[in-house]
Amino acid sequence: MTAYDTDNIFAKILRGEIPSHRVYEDEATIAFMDVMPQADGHVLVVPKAPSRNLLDADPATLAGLIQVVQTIAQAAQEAFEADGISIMQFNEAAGGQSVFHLHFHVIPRHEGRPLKPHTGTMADHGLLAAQAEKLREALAG
Ligand code: DGP
Repeated sequence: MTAYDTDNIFAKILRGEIPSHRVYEDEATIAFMDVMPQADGHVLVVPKAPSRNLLDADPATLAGLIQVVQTIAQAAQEAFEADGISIMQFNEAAGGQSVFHLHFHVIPRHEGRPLKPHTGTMADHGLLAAQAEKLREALAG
């Protein structure tokens, strides 16, 4: 497998070199809004530990990460009054991956509302900021 590239976009977000609309952080994980959302409230859950994707990740990292995915999914369901939540995760270019640092997509879904294309158009930053705030409020309980 190709080596992990420390200059990928999510590594830069983790180092604070480029901005993101963060909704959650703990010692091992961050979550922030996807800038090309497939639906309102589309969040990315990202481990701080470096790996390209699921295939080379430390199982201990995965065990903690999936618990954060559940927490974010529950908050997203509440914040966006979602009928369902899609969890997506892609591995390597052939598997649909475009940023090569492990991440899970958490996407609120509503009956009869199809997803927008993957890596489609950039969202308005004011809208993303407002959605991040809704999620932080739901996470605060
Ligand atoms: P994928 O690697 O295919 O699972 O998708 C990567 C996702 O990352 C895609 O939905 C768009 C999003 N994305 C790409 N660049 C940035 C960025 O600079 N900031 C944020 N927040 N999201 C990004």
